[in-house]
Amino acid sequence: DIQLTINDIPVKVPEGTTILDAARTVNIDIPTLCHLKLHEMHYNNNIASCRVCVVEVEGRRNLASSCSTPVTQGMVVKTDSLRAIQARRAMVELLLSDHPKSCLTCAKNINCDLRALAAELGVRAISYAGEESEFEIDHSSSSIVRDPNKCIRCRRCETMCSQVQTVGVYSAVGRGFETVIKTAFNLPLSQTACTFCGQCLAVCPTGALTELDQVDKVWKALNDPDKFVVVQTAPAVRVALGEEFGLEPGTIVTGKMVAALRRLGFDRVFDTDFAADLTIMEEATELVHRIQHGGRLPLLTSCCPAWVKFFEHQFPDLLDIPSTCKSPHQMLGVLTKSYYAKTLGIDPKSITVVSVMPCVAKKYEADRPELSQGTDTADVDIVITTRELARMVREASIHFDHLKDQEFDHPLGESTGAAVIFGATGGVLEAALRTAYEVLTGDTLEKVEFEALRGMEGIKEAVIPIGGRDYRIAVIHGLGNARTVLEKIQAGESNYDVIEIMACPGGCIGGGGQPYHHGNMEILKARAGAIYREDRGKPLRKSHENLAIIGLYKDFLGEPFGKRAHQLLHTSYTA
Ligand code: HC0
Ligand code: SF4
Repeated sequence: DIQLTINDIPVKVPEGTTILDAARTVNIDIPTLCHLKLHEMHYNNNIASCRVCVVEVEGRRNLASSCSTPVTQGMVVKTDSLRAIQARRAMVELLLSDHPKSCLTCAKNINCDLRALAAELGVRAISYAGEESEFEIDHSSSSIVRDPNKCIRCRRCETMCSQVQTVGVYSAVGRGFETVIKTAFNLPLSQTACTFCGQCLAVCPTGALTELDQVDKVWKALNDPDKFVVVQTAPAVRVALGEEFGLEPGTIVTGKMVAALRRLGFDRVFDTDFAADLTIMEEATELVHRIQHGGRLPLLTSCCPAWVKFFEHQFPDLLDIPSTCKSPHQMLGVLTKSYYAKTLGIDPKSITVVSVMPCVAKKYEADRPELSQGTDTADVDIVITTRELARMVREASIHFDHLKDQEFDHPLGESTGAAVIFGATGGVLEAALRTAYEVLTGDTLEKVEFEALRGMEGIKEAVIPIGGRDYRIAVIHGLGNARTVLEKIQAGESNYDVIEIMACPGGCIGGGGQPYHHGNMEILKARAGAIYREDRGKPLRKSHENLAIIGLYKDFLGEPFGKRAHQLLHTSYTA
């Protein structure tokens, strides 16, 4: 162990610890900006470029970056000397000198780490007159807006995209203050291999990366008397939305969310969870079909659009293994415009479907032309994120925490606990197993919780015996982990039957459209805990018990994985 003192406090830490981490063990905070370590995601942005975390080390002439300097025996550190404080302020002033001064209207606004730091350090004026850059803003995709003028070259996005997701869209070009973060050949995002997972946006400290804002489009639809506007909410939204209104992470706000959506003026409030239950019916039948007809295994889940785009780009030779199921929110969209439109006797073209998702890739997904085959309109018209919904609630001056709980509308608002857990990594397969077990054995599954599939491990594996056959399954989150397993499949070294893959670490609860976690992984764990609590509180916890699903097959779809289901609920992939 290494012994040192920090601000006269004796500290003992293992060798290799940085001054920053050593200080944290005795509750001494040193401000940081570029530095970000997300242990569970194997993410470590440690490039020491911003020099905001500098401290004084006795015997050294220059200040040391605490995030990158390891402690040494007998070191004497001062984190709060005037010199260190002034140096930090100067660094932030320099960053602000060429930064656009549009904070009042910036999408990141109160969530900007740079703005927060300037406030924390008491920056009251910018002494350096820097020239502001004039890069073009990249509006090319339907998911992400990239404004390089607001980039502070911390490279958090680059680390996320290359280290965790292994997509490698960004790289730093040039040195020192000349550095710019670019895509290869400076191509617009829509022309790169970007999956729109939005994880870069989740770690961007400023407004350089934000979601494409669709709030005004929703307001417009809500104010159009000729439109029947239907909203649906993803499983992960209900366990995170409350954070936007100051509630503790892990607070379940399903009932308040429904009430808020009604107040906003939506004509029907449906639940993506209904379609998650439906996905289980379709996907489980597809798996059994493949096994019985010698189809190719493993079956890969296909509900995560960033993951779908990843395999289309990176593994075009494996396009026949993902499930052909559309993702649940697309299924709900198409059913609203067919089944439900028919019940109401209204023209599908007069319906606008809005999805509220924890995800920015869902915006891109809704635009995919393959996903409007079933009817002649798009399945889903507008996608907004959890953060955008929170904005609408604020814009309408709704007191969110005073709302009385309300219920989703029937029938596309009915769901079971199996659907709720879709929002956390492992949930889709756990839900599938609850149904597969009962369908294949005819017995009642007493213990519905499959602990082996839960938790934050990047790749989880299990062998589950059902009706005399062993099912080899894997649960993966994070695209880098997906790449590892797909390469094994390509090499013929894997013998899985079914694999769940979600692009975002933690699954949808950690999506790029969720309230910002600012690097606090405890928030993701609290959301996952809430997902499993919501499941436990549901009277029905198996998808095939959902009465509205049973009714849907009986009255409209026919057989699971049958002709009409194929036409409306399944899709195909392109390289
Ligand atoms: Fe998910 Fe979904 S569970 S992708 O993780 O399958 O976004 O929450 O809505 O569609 O249901 C996200 C979350 C969904 C879909 C569902 C799936
Ligand atoms: Fe990389 Fe995902 Fe960001 Fe695209 S959205 S640049 S894939 S981290």
